[in-house]
Amino acid sequence: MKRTVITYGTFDLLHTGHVRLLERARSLGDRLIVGLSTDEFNAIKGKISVQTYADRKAVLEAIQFVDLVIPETAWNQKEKDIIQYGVDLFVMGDDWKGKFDFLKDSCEVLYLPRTAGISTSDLKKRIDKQL
Ligand code: C2G
Repeated sequence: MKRTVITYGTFDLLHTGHVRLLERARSLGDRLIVGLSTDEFNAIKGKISVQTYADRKAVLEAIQFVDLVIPETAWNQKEKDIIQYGVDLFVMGDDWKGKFDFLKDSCEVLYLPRTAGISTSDLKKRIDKQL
């Protein structure tokens, strides 16, 4: 039976921190699903992306570690997704440590160390400086 891993995020201006998380998550199973925050859900999260959902999705789908991208539209869709896609493992960076432990009733939950020194907001600042 294929071991399915899922993770969620905005993945704006995809960078090495995102890619390393996706790579590690994929290495823990046979397929990786990414719940990609829609522009509307980003507004709920208080985030504004540089790239639209369609562009962020296209970039993620080009990543060899990503097998399927689904929309993330609400905080409370994870349990349904886990059942619908037969998810075995839920992975997030450890800035979320503990926040999704309630999912342990549905699947394994793992928080991976974030990659230091890189973030979308940091990239935005660097770009602004060069303008
Ligand atoms: N990440 C990382 N290292 C970084 C930056 C991000 O490991 N330097 C990880 C985050 O921990 C997260 C994933 O990359 O697991 C995606 O990061 P974001 O796009 O910032 O996702 P976020 O806004 O935290 O949304 O329901 C969950 C939310 O949708 C998560």
